[in-house]
Amino acid sequence: MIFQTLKGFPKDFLWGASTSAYQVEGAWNEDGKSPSVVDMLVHPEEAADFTVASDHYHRFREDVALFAELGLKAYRFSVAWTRILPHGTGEVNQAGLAFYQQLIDELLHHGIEPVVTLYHFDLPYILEQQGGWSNRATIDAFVEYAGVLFTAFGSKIKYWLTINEQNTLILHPGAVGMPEGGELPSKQVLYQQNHHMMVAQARVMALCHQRCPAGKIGPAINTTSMYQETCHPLDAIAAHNWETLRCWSFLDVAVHGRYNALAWRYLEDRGLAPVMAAEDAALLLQGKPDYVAINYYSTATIAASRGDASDVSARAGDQQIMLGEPGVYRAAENPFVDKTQYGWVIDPVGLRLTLRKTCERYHLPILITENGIGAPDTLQPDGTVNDDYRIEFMRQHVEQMQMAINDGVELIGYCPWAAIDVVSTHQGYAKRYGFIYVNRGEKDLLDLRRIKKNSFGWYQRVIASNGEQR
Ligand code: BGP
Repeated sequence: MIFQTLKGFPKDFLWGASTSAYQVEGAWNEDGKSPSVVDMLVHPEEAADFTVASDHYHRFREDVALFAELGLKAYRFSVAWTRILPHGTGEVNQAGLAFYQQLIDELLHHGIEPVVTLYHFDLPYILEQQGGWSNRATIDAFVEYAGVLFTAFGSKIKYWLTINEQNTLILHPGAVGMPEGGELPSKQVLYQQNHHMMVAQARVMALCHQRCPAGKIGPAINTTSMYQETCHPLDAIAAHNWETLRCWSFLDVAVHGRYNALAWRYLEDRGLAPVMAAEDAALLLQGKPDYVAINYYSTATIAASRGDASDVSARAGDQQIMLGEPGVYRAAENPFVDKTQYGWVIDPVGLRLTLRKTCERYHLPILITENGIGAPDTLQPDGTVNDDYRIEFMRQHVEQMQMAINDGVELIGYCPWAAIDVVSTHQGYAKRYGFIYVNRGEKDLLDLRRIKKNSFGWYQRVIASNGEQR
């Protein structure tokens, strides 16, 4: 659609950036922290050491000072459950609370709005040993943990996020590490876990509204749009199948408090429907998000299923690479888009489309909590890091965000991945995303020095001009 006018970014737009606890903090066993699943699962050989990560735990003041220099209006980070409740439930670790208290105060001191994710992939290992999300008791544990954070930080935090990328946890369970022996849970087990997370999320959203009347809370799902390979009607059905199962089915429960009809039929038909306790339908309806957060990296292209094993792509899949599923969809190529070095489709216009669809479906404000390009950035002998490809990637996405705002979408902020280099979920430290380079290798920690990349100066200008200079 072509418009005669182009609206600017709202004046209180949250120009931000993101990280997660296990990918940035390090200090994996310090000050009373217990291991999380990430610390105990098996990782591919190339996955860098999560025990030190970017050493943010010890350098957070220096990092926040850099975020302030960047001009961030918001910083999205996650709290490590294992720092707060080392046993998963019960005794509260005051040193863990103190760390986040200091981080939050440091951010507020610099005028940066903290956006807090309660849980970003790092379930306490002690709960995993008791069945993890397969065990209904984990619902109560999550509510207890969230309650501790709401009480401790409720007066200071305006934006909360429940669970990061529940769809990645269910659809790519190996992304955060493999169990010893390499066997992942069955789909049936995973969808039962999914249901428990849905109930836990709904209860936590309701609790947040009770305890933190000024706070806002929402889910953060990895969302995208699926294109159909051709105008064949069956390609259209396949694209709709997968977009529903991969994205909307997760957000629909979070926002509407009930399962998506197509997704439920899929589960029922394949014997994957979760067991629901008598009270669950009512509990799901209790949770009402104030906004929807989306992590957007790329789009995918989909063709009709052939109905057999040939639907499943031989290429290794991760959270952005579609694999195919017999009877549901087949992954296809899009000749109109580029890809990153890691095979992720680059599609800024797809962001505009996904924002429109999310707005139309839920009628809620939207916060982008992740978007970015992973690349093996290199430190030059003259001490610079030239990541002009990142500038180009973000410039195009910011442009499409403005167009989405112009389309009528209520977009409240942009928190790209990542504020600073962090360890990738499963592809090591060489796959970097930050505006700030951290001087370490996969295993060699070097001096962990912070260096501003070219994109730092670019984003600084974007923020200072409220998106006009890009
Ligand atoms: C998202 C996760 C993040 C982050 C990002 C980039 O799915 O929420 O934690 O890691 O993807 O992914 P990767 O690190 O696999 O490149």
